[in-house]
Amino acid sequence: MAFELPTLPYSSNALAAVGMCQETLELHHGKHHNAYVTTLNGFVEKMPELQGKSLEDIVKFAHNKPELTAVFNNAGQHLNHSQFWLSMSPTGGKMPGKLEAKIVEDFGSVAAFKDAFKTAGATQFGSGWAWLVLSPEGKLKVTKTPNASTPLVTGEGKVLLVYDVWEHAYYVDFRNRRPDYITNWLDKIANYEYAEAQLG
Ligand code: MN3
Repeated sequence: MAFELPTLPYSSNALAAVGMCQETLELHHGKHHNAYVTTLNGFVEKMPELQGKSLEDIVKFAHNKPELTAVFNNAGQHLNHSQFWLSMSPTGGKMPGKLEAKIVEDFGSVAAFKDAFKTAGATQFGSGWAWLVLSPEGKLKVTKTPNASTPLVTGEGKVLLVYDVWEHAYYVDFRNRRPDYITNWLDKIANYEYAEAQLG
């Protein structure tokens, strides 16, 4: 069965008031993400070894196989963007109690967590992603990955929240000011309720 572009969990203009305009979301979801899905489906159609596998299994299967780099990139980008849309909300930025308590336990304070999460994205050279994960040891951790990579293959933990630092994620709204995009994202867009729900 072919992979499908997931519907956004909000309208394409829902984040405009919090710093991510309709043009950004329409290009990012409707063009960039859609192209990854279409390209991935093309590979699956041609390659029997990919058929019948889940998206996660394709990402893991293609990881570190030089001949499957394009498969990894498109499958990883489909997975990462699917998690990114869920990591945002028109009423984002609100920190629910259970997550806040865990953040204070593992980072010392919400401010220290935001500093660390911002630094992860700001220091990712070139394109990539910044992640909040629950490590295999049960600790919250922030990390970053280049291009299409994901904690699913680095083994750093379960994804709770992610933001995109590819230029297409912020150039319409913030031009070259990636740190401003990140600060705004953490304070106004990040769906901490979703992150808390992923804690289990
Ligand atoms: Mn993107």
